[in-house]
Amino acid sequence: MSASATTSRRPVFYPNPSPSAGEPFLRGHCSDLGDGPVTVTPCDTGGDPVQLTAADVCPRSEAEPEEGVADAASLAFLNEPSLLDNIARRYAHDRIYTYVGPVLLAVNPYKTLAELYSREAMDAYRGRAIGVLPPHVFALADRARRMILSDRRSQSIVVSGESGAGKTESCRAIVDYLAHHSREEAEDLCTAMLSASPLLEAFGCASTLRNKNSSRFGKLMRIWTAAGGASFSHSSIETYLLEKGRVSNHAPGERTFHGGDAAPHNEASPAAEFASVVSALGALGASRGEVQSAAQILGAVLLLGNLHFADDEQDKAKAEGRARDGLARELYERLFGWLVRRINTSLAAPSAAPAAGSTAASASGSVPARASAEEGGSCYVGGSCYIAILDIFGFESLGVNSLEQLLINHTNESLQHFFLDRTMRAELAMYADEGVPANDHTLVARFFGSHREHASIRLPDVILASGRRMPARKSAPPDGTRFVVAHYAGEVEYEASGFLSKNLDALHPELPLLLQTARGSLRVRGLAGGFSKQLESLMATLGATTPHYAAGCLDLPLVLEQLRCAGTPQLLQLMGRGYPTRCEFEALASRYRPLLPGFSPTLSSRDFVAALLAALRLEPATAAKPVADFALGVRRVFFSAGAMATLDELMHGSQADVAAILDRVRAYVA
Ligand code: AD9
Ligand code: MG
Repeated sequence: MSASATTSRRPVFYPNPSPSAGEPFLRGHCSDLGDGPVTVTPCDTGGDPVQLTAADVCPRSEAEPEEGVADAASLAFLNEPSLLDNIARRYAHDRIYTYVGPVLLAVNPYKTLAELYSREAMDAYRGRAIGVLPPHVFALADRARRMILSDRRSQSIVVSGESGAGKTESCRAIVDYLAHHSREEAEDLCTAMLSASPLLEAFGCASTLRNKNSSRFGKLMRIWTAAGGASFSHSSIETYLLEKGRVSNHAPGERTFHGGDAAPHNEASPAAEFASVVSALGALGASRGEVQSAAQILGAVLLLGNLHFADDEQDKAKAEGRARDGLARELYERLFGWLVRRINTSLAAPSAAPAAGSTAASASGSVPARASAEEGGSCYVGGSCYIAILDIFGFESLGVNSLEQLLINHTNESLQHFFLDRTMRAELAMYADEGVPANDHTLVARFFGSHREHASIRLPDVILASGRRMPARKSAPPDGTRFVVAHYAGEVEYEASGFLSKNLDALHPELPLLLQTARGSLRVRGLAGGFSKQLESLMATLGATTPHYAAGCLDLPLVLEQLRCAGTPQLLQLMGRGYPTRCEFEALASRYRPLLPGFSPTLSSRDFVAALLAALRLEPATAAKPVADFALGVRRVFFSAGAMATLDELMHGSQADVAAILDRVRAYVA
């Protein structure tokens, strides 16, 4: 690539030497961006120039609009600081959503944005293609809705991000949206779907240090179309890995599940919260007897927590705290399991749900047969397919990380892998769609060649008691119980002691008998083993769908960390191997036409852009050289990493530069 309009003051971002004090990156200018050391003059602080290495600084555009751009893929530079800067610009205007190519990023506003989720907004997004209206989780939901109805193929919406990022809220908005638009044909389904979320949250969420309403389980909700596929008919919910250990133990400053917690988790009184849970159960068709049983079991769990057995002289009445906690955990898990089955009964046949107060058809409920029969299967025209919405427990790195964190993070890791894999394929498909002459072996090799299967899951070091790190492969001391896993979102150190007992979660030998007489059969299986199976089946389910992604982020000082936990840097890297920056011809033409006043206004936007890029001596992709500076698509132009910056420099070039380029554009067109 050669740029004629170079400037001596190149705008850059560089790492803030004290990032905890504010933004992780600062703005500056440097003279050149070669391989050697660079001198950066700060613009914001007005301080002395700083010496940095080229790897530390990232090019920055000064042409981006003040309010940011809706799709970060149209930024001149798609690097971490530019992405962050764009998010901050948008956030300042209460625009919490931004696209990064195929992904929707959401910044947690931590305040109610009622208009954003109003009925009017829900109606506005119906039937509108992505990009027509501002980025929104409704746009993603509607694309899935339109695609399932038109293509008759299963869709999935995968929401990822760190704990507290806003995944559950995003999923709720998606379910609200889909329920709203199925109200006409399926009023009962709509009611059942809206009742399910608060119930599951009451029993499966707890207040943690990161989030007052933290999901301590994963959930996959599927909304099924009727055979023939013209409308939604029923839905189903699967849950994963309820963190039942929380019934008896939790970190200081955290709480047990709302459902087993005597203290309220929001402003409502405990009585009001209880009443709303009871009414939601009623709306799902639970009988009075069922609600009473559930309340009794909850009472038992609470009482167990208070039980203390005296240690008498003959040692007869001594109760082991293990036995007691194990019973409480098991009871709670079974209660949760019952709730999920109960919800599924209503979701499976919403119109058949008995009215509140009457006897339920099935006290234990059952997972809809259709859901399990078609699990993991793909869809075919005329068959029934679904939109799956995945709300998983977010990536966690706590002070002490145990088996639960390993399983939670492993799930997120698997999702990230799935996501990158699908994104690569989607990118290639989009190039093909736009007629970019790049969908050949060279580009495929660029994408897949440097993408290693599960490379991020490894045990790099064992940390010795002395604090010294040792490679995991070399002999670790037999008493070493800590290990580090380099996850995509960062390294996490795990404490392995207690893994085994947690995995077995052994019950007192007599408890199974006791529970068996009370409630059906009992299966004790390894936590990790059972979980691996669940994860496998989840991946198979997602694999059978067309995925749509949303990633949550948090308040500004944490946004970068959140972006990393949502796996955004990998997305940028991946997109960077192809043509990460893309811009519609119209947008580029309207931005640069004013720079060349009076120049051939009849030229189409596409031709204008082609002429401009040629005049800037950017190299177009051809069949012979599929990876070049840019490629012209049908609607938009695709730039390789950094190539759009040459255009950007045009904005800051001297009069003489612009005049020279204008001459070249004329010559090119002639
Ligand atoms: V965890 O992995 O389950 O611990 P989540 O699910 O990512 O986590 P959650 O959706 O529970 O986070 O969001 C945390 C809190 O942020 C919510 O309780 C809300 O108070 C707040 N939040 C999140 N998203 C929004 C939003 N779009 N509008 C307003 C929001 N508030
Ligand atoms: Mg959640």
